[in-house]
Amino acid sequence: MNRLNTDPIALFEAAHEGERLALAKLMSVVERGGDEARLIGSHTYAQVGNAYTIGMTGAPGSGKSSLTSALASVVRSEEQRLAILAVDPSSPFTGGAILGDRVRMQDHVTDEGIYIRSMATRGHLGGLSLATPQAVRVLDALGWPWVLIETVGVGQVEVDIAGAADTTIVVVNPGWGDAVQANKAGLMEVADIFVINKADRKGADDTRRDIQQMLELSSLGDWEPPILMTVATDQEGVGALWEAVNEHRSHLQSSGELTSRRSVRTQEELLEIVQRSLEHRVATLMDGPTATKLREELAEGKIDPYTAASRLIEMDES
Ligand SMILES: Nc1nc2c(ncn2[C@@H]2O[C@H](COP(=O)(O)OP(=O)(O)O)[C@@H](O)[C@H]2O)c(=O)[nH]1
Ligand SMILES: [Mg+2]
Repeated sequence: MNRLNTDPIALFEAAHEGERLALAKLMSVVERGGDEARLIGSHTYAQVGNAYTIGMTGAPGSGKSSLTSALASVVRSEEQRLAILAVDPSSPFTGGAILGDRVRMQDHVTDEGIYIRSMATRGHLGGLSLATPQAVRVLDALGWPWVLIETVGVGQVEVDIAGAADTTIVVVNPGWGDAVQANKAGLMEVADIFVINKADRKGADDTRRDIQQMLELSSLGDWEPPILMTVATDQEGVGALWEAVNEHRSHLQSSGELTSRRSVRTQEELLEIVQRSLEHRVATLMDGPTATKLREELAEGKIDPYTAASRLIEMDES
């Protein structure tokens, strides 16, 4: 086990043999980022491309975890395997919300065909928007055929993470204004499938109408996002949701859009990695002794800001 504490590739191999503890450690390495995570990234890259990713997003309390758990039951009834990443960008550690999720997921915790992991920031350079695709690739390389990413749809980063899946499910609830809120949060644009969960409450038809109206105003491609009703806590409508996911998958595959979407995503990831690396370099430079010295010279009027900047940029303290 010692070897597993130090060597990320050994961790990967052990996880590949089905060791859950090794997988947990591997995911922690990815979450932390840095050289070890990069090593795992380059080691696994040639083995990815088989996993299909599902994003699940919506307001807190809309029922994402309940739906995820209900979907997991459907997936298991088809004897397929599913990995679940519960992404929580708001907390640096896993907080109380995830505890509730754990209760909702407890049917699945002893199931070898289900993997559940909550992810928090932990200081990965670039945060979860970079850690999540790395984590997905690791699960992909380990042979998980389905990876579901649950994230709260309340901020740009969160919406982007869920939107970066192959199929994105947007969860809303019945009630006046819920769909409007979702629209404001930018969720309409990333939705491939809408789910009105808690359809046991009144107002579900109004919400459906709201979504339909918003869809009519937006420019749709050749996939019209279906609007489904579910009661996650009763497993109601969840089979139909799984069918919709599979239909969307077939659509993406037959239209060639799956390949192009994934390609756009890696291009965006590349851009973000470069941006974050440069930001990091800027921060390091501005913290260094040369910057301190140049700031003094600047204050004393011995140097102009442009000359000071070029001197900093030309040196390498990182
Ligand atoms: N009445 C009703 N309650 C639900 C339904 N789905 C989830 N809930 C409840 O809504 C609360 C929040 O659910 P949760 O899955 O944690 O939401 P999340 O924050 O979006 O992950 C929990 O108390 C669930 O039991 C549903 O379809 N109907
Ligand atoms: Mg949740």
